[in-house]
Amino acid sequence: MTQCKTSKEIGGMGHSLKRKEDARFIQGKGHYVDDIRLPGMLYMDIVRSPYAYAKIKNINIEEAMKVPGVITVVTGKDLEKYNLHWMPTLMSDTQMVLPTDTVMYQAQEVCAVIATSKYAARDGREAVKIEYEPMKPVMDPFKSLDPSAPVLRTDKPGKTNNHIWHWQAGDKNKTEQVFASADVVVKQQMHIPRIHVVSIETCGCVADYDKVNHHLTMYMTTQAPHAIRTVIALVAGHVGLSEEKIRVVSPDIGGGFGGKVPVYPGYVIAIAVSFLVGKPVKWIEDRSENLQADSFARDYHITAEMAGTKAGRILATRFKVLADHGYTDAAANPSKFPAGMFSICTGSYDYATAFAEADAVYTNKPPGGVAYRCSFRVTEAVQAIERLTDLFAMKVGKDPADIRMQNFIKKEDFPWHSPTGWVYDSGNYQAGLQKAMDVVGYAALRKEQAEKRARGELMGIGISTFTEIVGAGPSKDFDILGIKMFDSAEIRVHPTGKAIARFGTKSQGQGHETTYAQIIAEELGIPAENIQVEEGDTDTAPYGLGTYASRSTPTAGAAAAIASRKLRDKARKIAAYLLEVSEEDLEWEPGKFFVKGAPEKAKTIQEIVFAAYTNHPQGMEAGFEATNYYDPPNLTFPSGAYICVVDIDKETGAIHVRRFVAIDDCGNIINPMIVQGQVHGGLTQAIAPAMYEELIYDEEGNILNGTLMDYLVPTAVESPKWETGHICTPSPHHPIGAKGVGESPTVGGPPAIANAIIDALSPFGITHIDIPITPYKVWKALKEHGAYD
Ligand code: MCN
Ligand code: CUM
Repeated sequence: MTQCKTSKEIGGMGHSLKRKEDARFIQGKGHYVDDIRLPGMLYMDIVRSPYAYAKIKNINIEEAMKVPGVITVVTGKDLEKYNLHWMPTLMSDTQMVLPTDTVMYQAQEVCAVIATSKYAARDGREAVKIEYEPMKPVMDPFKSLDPSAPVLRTDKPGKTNNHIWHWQAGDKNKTEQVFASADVVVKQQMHIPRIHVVSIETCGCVADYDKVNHHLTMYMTTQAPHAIRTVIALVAGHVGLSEEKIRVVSPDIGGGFGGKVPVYPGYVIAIAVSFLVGKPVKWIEDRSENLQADSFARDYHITAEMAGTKAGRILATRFKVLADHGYTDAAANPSKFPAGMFSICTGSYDYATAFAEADAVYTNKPPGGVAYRCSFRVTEAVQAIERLTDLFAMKVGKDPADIRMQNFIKKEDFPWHSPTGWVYDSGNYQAGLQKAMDVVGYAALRKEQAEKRARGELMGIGISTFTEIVGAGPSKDFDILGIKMFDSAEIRVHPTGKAIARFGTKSQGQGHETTYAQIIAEELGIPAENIQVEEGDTDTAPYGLGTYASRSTPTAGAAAAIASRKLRDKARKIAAYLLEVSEEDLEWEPGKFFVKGAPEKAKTIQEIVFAAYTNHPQGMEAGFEATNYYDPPNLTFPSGAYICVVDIDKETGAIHVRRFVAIDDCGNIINPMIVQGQVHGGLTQAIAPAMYEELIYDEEGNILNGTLMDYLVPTAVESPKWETGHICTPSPHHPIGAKGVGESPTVGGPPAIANAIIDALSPFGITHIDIPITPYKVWKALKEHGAYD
């Protein structure tokens, strides 16, 4: 755990400061997009397609226009006049804003009703009559590549199939050789199903175009305000919206979890309407629209294989992925990594050979791909490797903990070069797993399990020892739409020693207002409570790529430290001037410089800052401000050892999670309480895909669980007591030794739960069940394996 070097009053690194932002959140004073009300504001509602694949024969708006309050109905043909009916996705694919002839997935936007109230807009929506000619949709990604499948993207000239991209990493030939000569090979086909973030706040915006000044203010739910501003400028530049005239404001966000990274058609339509009508336009999705149409997560079909020796040494792994991207690839991965960071799939183990490949295809489902706390597809990678490791342990007849201990990368082997090309910065996997085993009481649990098995009771213990990869990223490899993935901090200290700091990232609940202040407090000794943190307004914040993939601490957090250090250098100069000594004679302790050997001769940071405005040395620039754009030299590689204990009712298949121990290593910790909160929330979002959540479609393309009546989200009732702890291997390249943590629990959690359930069922010869593992699936597997004979 991080040692506190600062006093509680200063509140630097390692203090569990209460979250500053919670004062307004718990008193109902948060300021969300839907709280914005502008004079003359109009409301927009969207008519959506009931069909997954259909030609639009006719849109009749006559009745809708008669609804009192309805101003206009906007169709794809209307947008086409301004060439605004298509937009780029963040993966350089293209997406309809509104269709001109064909709809490609159920709940796709077809036209928009604009009215003077949201109720009139909704009534107008109900009155629009659309004639469709339905076609047979492509719902199965495996069938999408059949030569007989219809080509879905006829908008792309020359496209003759539904293939989007192929990606690969590692050494194919060498991997084949190792597999061909290995004693033991395990292979498993798995599906990591399509799921949805279900943030409490849905998506929405208020687009406010000022005709007189040709200025657009876009209040919106986005995790990446600056990138969105640039995208708007690129898309709408031809109608006179240039980037200096666009201000994107992302106010408080009620949960993002990745679902607020993509650009949705609703945003673009609202801008277009505001531009045409000259009035502010508000669009707020309802719960079902959010669940049915917004960016999904996962939907990877993986064939995973592991080769090794009978003695339990892992020698190689091979992964083949089919990625279902729906109608368009609207994931938000870095450009060079269309399958995200999936190549972290070699895990925490020290073998030299691996090959991973992925092919992405179009189907008639909503677009997307990386939402839901995934670190760019690390969730999928970790599910594959950690399930595979258990299958291998089963096959060679070893305990899953022993197999892991035997194959871990050792702490002295860092920096470790993975077979798919990553350089892991630091870790101590043995220590993490040992600590988790000690906390959970592993040996005693195995003994209890043996006794229960003898009585025919089902108890399982599951382990997941994962390596994360976060902090995108070094600009030589990482960009989105060509924009390099650095991030930024700007610190401005006022004469009285209080500061405002602004960042290119954007908190959605992670607590940045507190933790960024703590980093600056650590570096400058200004109390965290005197540092106001601001994010989300592109007119004031320095350019940055936003908050996702647990990148804020690795990038903007580093920028905060570096900008602070620039200020400390300046402070040293001013202190030397004030104390009439040379800079070398000064020593720093958080909050003041003092003369070596004469601690009574000191200047506090507040006195120094005041002097920067009132009495600074000749030739020095006045003021006390610094900015840093931080380009990380490498990603950070957090890790964790999670152990889950389940009891299963044999007759009904009901699963009870009895214990869950999570030992995380995110390097030096800024705020232990916030990290614990991140882990608690993330673990709850880990039992979700492991046991409950999945978006299901029928063959006609209808979503079968498009409301929260049918789509199961775990609540406090389903959540076990999370037992959390830490080990700490600081990142050697990060200025404060911190690694990201926001997605570790969702990455490491599901396989621990899945492994525990399979462990419980293994006496019946059950080796795998795809997540979500529901009671019905358990009961069915038990039945198929003769448990009820
Ligand atoms: N932290 C810390 N010490 C560390 C690492 C992190 O104290 N060594 C703190 C940070 O200062 C920050 C929080 O933990 O307050 C998360 O930091 P980090 O891991 O850098 O992740 P980000 O801030 O970039 O958050 C993104 C991550 C992602 S990608 C998703 S998805 C997700 C998540 O965070 N969405 C969330 N956690 C969420 N939590 C809430 N409440 N709401 C969301 O939408
Ligand atoms: Cu993959 S969800 Mo988060 O990276 O915003």
